[in-house]
Amino acid sequence: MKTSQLLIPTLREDPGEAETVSHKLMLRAGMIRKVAAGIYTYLPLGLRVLRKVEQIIREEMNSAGAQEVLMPMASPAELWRETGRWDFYGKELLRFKDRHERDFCLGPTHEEVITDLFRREVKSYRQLPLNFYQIQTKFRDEIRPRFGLMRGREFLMKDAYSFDRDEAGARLNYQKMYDAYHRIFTRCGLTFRAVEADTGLIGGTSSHEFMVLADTGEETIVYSDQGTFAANVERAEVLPPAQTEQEAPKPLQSVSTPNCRSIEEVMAFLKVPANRLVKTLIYTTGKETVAVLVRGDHAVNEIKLKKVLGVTEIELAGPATVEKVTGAPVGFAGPVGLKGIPIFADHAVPALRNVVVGANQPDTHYVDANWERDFKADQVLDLRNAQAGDPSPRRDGTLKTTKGIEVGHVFMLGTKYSKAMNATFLDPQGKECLAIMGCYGIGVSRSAAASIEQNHDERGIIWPFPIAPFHVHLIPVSQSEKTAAATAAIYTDLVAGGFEVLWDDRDDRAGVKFNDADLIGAPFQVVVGDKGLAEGVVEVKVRRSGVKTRIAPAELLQHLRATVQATESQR
Ligand code: 9G3
Repeated sequence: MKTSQLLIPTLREDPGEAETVSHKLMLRAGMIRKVAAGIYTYLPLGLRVLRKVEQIIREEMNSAGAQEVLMPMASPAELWRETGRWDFYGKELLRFKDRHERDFCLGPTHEEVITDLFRREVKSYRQLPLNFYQIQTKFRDEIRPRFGLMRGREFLMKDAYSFDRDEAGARLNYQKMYDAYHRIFTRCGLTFRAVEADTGLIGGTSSHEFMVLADTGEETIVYSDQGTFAANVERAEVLPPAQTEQEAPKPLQSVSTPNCRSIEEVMAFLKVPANRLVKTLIYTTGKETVAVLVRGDHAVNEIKLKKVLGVTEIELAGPATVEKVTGAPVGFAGPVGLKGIPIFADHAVPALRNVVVGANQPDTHYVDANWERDFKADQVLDLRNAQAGDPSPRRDGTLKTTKGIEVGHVFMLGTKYSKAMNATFLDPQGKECLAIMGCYGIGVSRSAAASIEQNHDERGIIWPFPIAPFHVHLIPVSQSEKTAAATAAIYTDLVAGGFEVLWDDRDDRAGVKFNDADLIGAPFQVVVGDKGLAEGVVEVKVRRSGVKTRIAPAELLQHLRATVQATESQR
């Protein structure tokens, strides 16, 4: 393909709106353009990358025994009412009415639609197991769409749904998808890790996320330094402390702490480390107000808290509520004498001795407060985030943390949807049984963005070969007949040899072409010019290493093939 035949509007400057590397580079390389917040057009280069990722997914899904379907983007409200999700989801579900005033939404996911298909069309255990997948545009009306394709409102997802007659079958399907995801992300050239994940609001029994490891990732992963344990911090279990502190309890004292509201301010003023403090956080669920106690250097895990309280929404209480329940302004809440609301303590708290807590009076804290003697909780549970240095919950070493981008998620759903929608089949005895379901998602557009987060330098994108928009960027740098003829011959030769070649046929300076080639990130650049041709060579540059090799045009195809083989087999 010649660049003159493609719209590739590269940008020299960083676009101001972009916060992350992948967003910046996709805009700068002319791959995407914004249409509205979180909504993008894929230009030819961007679309080529998406199609490559899709193709890898299709091959692996098909070979894992899944069958491709395509469900509609518009979903009728009736199906969503059956599972209760029409009312459960708020504004994130984009709703509209048709001309007959009937309610619809733009599909944010397709559990309801596929379960409806199943219950209408599948009758017998003989038709099971089944696994359906589609690659389709989803819409989720995020409050804050950002990072380009990473958190768009409209995005491309591969979603799959399996139906089995029993748990063992469902587990097998889950494992097949898990294995297929490993192959897919490996083939895409991504460095990733599968981690245990929270099943979240969707319900179900077990789940794993596939995380692309990148410092810019929004997710925190904890993993054991010696064993195999790895989990999203949202989900990672924390063991209770091995032992209680041995210090003898000292008498409780009230101390003046003027304007010391934050943990840092109290630490500085009283000259104590964070782990000598107990934080008292006041949360509201809309219906109920509760106090949560965690050690000063620990963070409340709101997902664990939501589960304990059996709610889907929770937030820190505002100043008015805090004053009402504690009698003090924000920053001075504490468990001593706190009455009228349930108190939940993380299980690290009872093991502490002689701690600092808020005194429920303005500008006052208690020091040397002690569990049971001075304060208690209604429940003691695992309520905090795991953090680096904690023992692994599998007792296989110490936890470390890293950042990741979620590109895939596999769930065991059980019968949550089949029960709600009465999706049954007849077993060999003629009995009606609920189908056991699993669902499996891959963020297709997000995977492309995640690849850039992992594969770039200060000059631009460095595509892994299997998902590059083009394999070779062919760059003539002289305007002569001789160079034009040699370039055309190389183009024909490489294309015939199976390479996808982007031929920069613009009448531009070499420097401009080199900059664009580095920005666009094809794995190989081939530079053709009069000077080299006079010596019988062209120059091949490997984008990733920057290594340049002079090679005779007749040997170019073989050289590229060998280099691809060598680099691909390293992975
Ligand atoms: C909604 C809205 C947002 C949502 C959902 C529903 C996330 C929702 C979870 C999933 C789970 C799986 C199929 C492929 C694998 C993942 N955000 N989820 O269900 F109505 Cl507005 O989508 N779906």
